[in-house]
Amino acid sequence: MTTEAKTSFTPRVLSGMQPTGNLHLGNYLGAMVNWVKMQATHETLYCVVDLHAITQAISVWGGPNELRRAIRDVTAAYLACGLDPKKSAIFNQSQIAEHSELAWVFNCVARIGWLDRMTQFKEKAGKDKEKASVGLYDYPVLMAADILIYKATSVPVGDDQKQHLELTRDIAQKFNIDFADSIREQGFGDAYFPLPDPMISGPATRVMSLRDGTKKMSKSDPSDLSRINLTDSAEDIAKKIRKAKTDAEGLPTEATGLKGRPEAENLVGIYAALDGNSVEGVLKQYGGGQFSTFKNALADLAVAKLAPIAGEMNRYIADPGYIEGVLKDGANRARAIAAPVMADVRKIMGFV
Ligand code: AQP
Repeated sequence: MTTEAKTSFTPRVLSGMQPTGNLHLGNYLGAMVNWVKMQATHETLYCVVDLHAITQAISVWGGPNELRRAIRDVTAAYLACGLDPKKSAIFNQSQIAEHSELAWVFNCVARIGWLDRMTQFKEKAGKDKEKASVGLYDYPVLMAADILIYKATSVPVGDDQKQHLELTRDIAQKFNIDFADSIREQGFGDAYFPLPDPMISGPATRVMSLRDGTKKMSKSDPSDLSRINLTDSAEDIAKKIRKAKTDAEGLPTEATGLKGRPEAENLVGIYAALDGNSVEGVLKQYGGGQFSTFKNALADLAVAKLAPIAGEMNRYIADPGYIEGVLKDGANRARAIAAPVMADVRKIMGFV
């Protein structure tokens, strides 16, 4: 039996994106599409995770002026993609000091062995891990605090975040067990934190690079042709899809025919996700045909779905006062949840 079994928690959604570089199709299909949908059914909080942005070298995140610009741009992207500040609390993480305070408590709950297993740290630190920041190593603990400071029960993310979500559940579980007596004595029931569910769904939970179907589409790939940015023009979107790597064969009629063909599988998955269709549905329509015909259809679909987002983003970027108002209002709403949770944690821990 888990510690969660006897305590019920208010359903609540939290997720975030880093303000580093431009958001891309992977961020959009892997996470954003679900974020927008969940506004209709859940209490939703979406943050711009600026404290995570500074975990890499300054040359990567670009320094203070670039960070200020990127926080506003990502907020503009959130709004342009359909996040509604009346429905969701939209805010930047550094406004709520409780994220960092809870992260410190969780640093003392999480075990080094758990963090040593995190594959994203290994990928991002590369061979020279002695030169990586302590913050990059500790990133998943801050992410656990981002989620649990709101006692969030669901976290819509792309597939690459699955391991970090498992760590978040381990931290919540260990906190609930280590402090079980105090949690009960303080009148919080059998468990203080929920074990949040990762929501990884849809046909494009891991969008791959357009230049290499075995690599994740990512902001930090040096080749701009590897990704479709949400700021790309219609011409650039169409060009990148036409130039996307494919193999010599045509499109199969069954999904099993995509096995071992990562580039083809990626493009069909992207089409399905953009069209709200399944992979099987797309192959029913285009299977057996030439790849060039399918690429043209994908380019048209991607332009129709994505090009308006860039236009909307520019409209929001031109109004920094509005963006700042959204972030301020979102932070007030977020703080109203986070501050009492942190006060409870201080009591549970014995801080006087
Ligand atoms: N390629 C992807 N496919 C599906 N989902 C993805 N996500 C990211 N890349 C893909 C999801 O987008 C959300 C926000 O991600 P993030 O901004 O926190 O940063 P990230 O995962 O580090 O994004 P990048 O582009 O991969 O950045 P770099 O290049 O710095 O490593 C998350 O829900 C993530 O799962």
